[in-house]
Amino acid sequence: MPVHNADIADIFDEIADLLEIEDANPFRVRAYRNAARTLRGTGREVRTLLAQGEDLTRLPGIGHDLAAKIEEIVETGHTAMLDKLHKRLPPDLSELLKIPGLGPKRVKALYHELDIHTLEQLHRAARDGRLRELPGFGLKTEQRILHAIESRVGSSERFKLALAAQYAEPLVEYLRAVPGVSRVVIAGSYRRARETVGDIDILVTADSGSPVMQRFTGYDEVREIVSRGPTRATVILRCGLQVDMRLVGEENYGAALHYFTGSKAHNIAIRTLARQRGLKINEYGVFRGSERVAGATETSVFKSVGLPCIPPELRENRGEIEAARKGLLPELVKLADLKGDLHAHTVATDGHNSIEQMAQAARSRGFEYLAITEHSRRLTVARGLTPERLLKQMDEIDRLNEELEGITLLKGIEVDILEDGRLDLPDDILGQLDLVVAAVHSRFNLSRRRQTERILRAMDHPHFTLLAHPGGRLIQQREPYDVDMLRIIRHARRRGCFLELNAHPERLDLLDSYCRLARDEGVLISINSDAHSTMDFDNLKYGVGQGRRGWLEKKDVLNTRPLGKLRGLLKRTMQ
Ligand code: DGT
Ligand code: CA
Ligand code: CA
Repeated sequence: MPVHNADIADIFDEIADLLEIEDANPFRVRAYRNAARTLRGTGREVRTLLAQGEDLTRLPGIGHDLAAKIEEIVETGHTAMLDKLHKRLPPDLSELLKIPGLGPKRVKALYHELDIHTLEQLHRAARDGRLRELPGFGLKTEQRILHAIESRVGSSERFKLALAAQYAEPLVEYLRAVPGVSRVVIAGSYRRARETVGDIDILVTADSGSPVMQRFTGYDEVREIVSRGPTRATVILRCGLQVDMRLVGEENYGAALHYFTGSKAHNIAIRTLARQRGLKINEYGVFRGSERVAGATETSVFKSVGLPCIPPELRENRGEIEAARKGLLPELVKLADLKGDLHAHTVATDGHNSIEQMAQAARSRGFEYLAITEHSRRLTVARGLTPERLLKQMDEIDRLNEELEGITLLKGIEVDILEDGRLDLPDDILGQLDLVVAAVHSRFNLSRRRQTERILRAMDHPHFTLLAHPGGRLIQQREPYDVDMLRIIRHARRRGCFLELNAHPERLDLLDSYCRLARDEGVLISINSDAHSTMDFDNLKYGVGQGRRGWLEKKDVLNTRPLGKLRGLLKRTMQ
């Protein structure tokens, strides 16, 4: 059975949790957590990297010890380290960790203070009201735990888009190679580039004798066949991801693709339009009475209701049909429009490659420029730069810019926005940089008013260029902090500064709706990788997908500008 990055990441997270419960050295715990994050954020499967003879220690946060564990897991499916932990600790602790609201800290308290190590014990203690007295629990937490145990909802978990891609893309390749198959395409929320997907919807066209249905249900990653018929099947992969596959006729292909791409709200609105024209639309085609008038292509379906083809990312019934009718559909930004990247890290802080390696990787993607933006001193976990270290890096960048051909390095920083809105480095240093990317990395729980003021104050700083990951959320892990984004966007316009759409698969931050707001308010967005290694530039495609969902055009995106134009824009228009 092939082992995926996510499987290894789960094992590392469990090790980190159990080590934390054991009171192990926090650095050790963090090493496993960082490695899990790296694995989840890496576009390529480590088992493929290993098969190609690549050195895993090139990945951020992976030293020799962790690389050896990864190899062990890829080969055997498990690691002696976790097996040992399972022997040392009660076996059910890992089950407790799966209850929403119970992290390692709380499980540790349950275990050490109340000697609770099974779900059953936890349930009884919660019912008896014994949890609320534990430090860090309280009545609310107790009730939440009780509720979680009693409902034990079979977690209808959604998959982050980039993670779903790790499973969906090899499956598509596999199906394409089946005899008689002509088209294989992923529809549904995946095609609309939603940040998470509930399941994967695959459409296939094939010759009548093709064994594609059997091959689909026989795929070696399939854990369970939920249903299976002559033209459709649903399976669950080992990772828990559900896949719906439908075999459609070539003449129905466009109608099926439109139907299964959705969204449901968009489909309903299109069907209403059709009805007004005396037409009926379903997944087989467009009909007038019993006569089929369209359906082989998506374009023919839209044309039948008098519309141009609407890009999938817009199909949420958020005004796209109206815009299409008026001929006002946006010409959405494409990956190839990006001319550079304005947010990247190197070995100097928590990145994993040298400046030169990052520059070469950016150049090989056809980029004209790359900004090096390390963390600032306040972020000690990432070895943030002091003024002295930053000055040294600036010299190195000057030297590299003399040497390197075909790419220009920009001098930047990802400076912390302190709690009161000041920036974490002195003005005279910030003033020497080409751009200042600023970010909130602490005190996420300030009130809405204070968090908003904090960011507005930071933007007032004369050297502030770009607000990194403006919402601060981590998908499915950390809620965005509470801010008034409209005020921030309007302030950015007044101050002549910009917002980032961070393309890291766990961030995708700015949200699509705010991208659209920024666009409407005339604030440019920079789609940045936040790369911590040369491979992370791969993630830009997810940023572009999100930007497209936010109706962004090439003109709305800062880093589609060639270097000369960009430099002009980075000079603040209002000082
Ligand atoms: P997901 O999987 O939750 O991330 O979201 P989708 O949009 O992929 O939804 P899914 O997989 O349930 O269905 C795929 C598409 O099929 C959906 O976007 C639109 C279409 N569809 C499904 N059920 C209905 C329905 O009851 N009415 C209409 N008009 N379309 C539907
Ligand atoms: Ca779906
Ligand atoms: Ca589905």
